[in-house]
Amino acid sequence: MPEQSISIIRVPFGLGAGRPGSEHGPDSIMKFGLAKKLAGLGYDVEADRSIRLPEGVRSPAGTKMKHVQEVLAVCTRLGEAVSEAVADGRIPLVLGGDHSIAIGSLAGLTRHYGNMGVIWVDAHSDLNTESTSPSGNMHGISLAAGLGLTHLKLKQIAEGAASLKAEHCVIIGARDLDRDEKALIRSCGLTCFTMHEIDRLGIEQVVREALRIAGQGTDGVHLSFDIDSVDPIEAPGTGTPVRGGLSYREAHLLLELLSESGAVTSADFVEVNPLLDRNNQTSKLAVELIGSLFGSRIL
Ligand code: HAR
Ligand code: MN
Ligand code: MN
Ligand code: MN
Repeated sequence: MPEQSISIIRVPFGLGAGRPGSEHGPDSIMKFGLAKKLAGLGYDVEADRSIRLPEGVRSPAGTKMKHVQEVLAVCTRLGEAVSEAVADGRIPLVLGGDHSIAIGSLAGLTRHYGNMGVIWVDAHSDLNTESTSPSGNMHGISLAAGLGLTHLKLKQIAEGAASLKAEHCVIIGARDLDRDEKALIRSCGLTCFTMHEIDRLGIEQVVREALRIAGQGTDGVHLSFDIDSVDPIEAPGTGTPVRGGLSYREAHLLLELLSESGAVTSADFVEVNPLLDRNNQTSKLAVELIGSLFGSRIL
């Protein structure tokens, strides 16, 4: 069997968030040994890709949504890099950056996967649109963009990209939803396992259901993991922490179960903000969690 390959794609971009710092996420995660960890698990690791904002791109001031042009430019470059990794048979592992960059991942991926499932692990649902966003921050609309519900469309970003089907999208860990997002979740056909369902069913059953929804009848599964899904006690280094999140063990088990399934074909890890971290706890946790996704085990 040929060795599996991973392309780590760094995206040092934080303008989709309301506060600075997540642009330092990729370098911090790398600094704590991600490439070595993955190589130690037996992967061929390509780690030299970094997606930068092109010189001179600047959105006009005074618009409701902030930094739209910057998000578009970075996502276009990211979409190309992700698409290239898939075409070369490598698993794209995208390190954010704020969660707006998932729009670029989804654009690049859906060029290849015509019927992709998505598992979105997040304290939030990122289902605002340009009209419902309370903040104007682009990281709050990224899943809606993937579903084709925003003015911004994936096919503007990558030729041949297509919207996701809600029936194959699952959110896990939600606990801070805006009013319009709640209405959309009830009407659009995706599945949302909030912290309430995790408390009641347990994370194992939730992940099994999620794998069924995102994995059955699809040609790939993308994991978009927002570190703010984890409780701020474990992951304080993030821009919009919300108490009552996944425990350390639940987060690991979730990723171990995804790993065991063999279903995940690409992943984002986003919203690590080293400026808000305590003793680099959150960056180190991200390295561990990515390890669990790629097969690291206690014994
Ligand atoms: N729902 C809010 C908004 O749209 C907050 C989104 C917050 N942040 C994230 N996304 N980290 O997961 O602005
Ligand atoms: Mn998010
Ligand atoms: Mn979030
Ligand atoms: Mn189907």
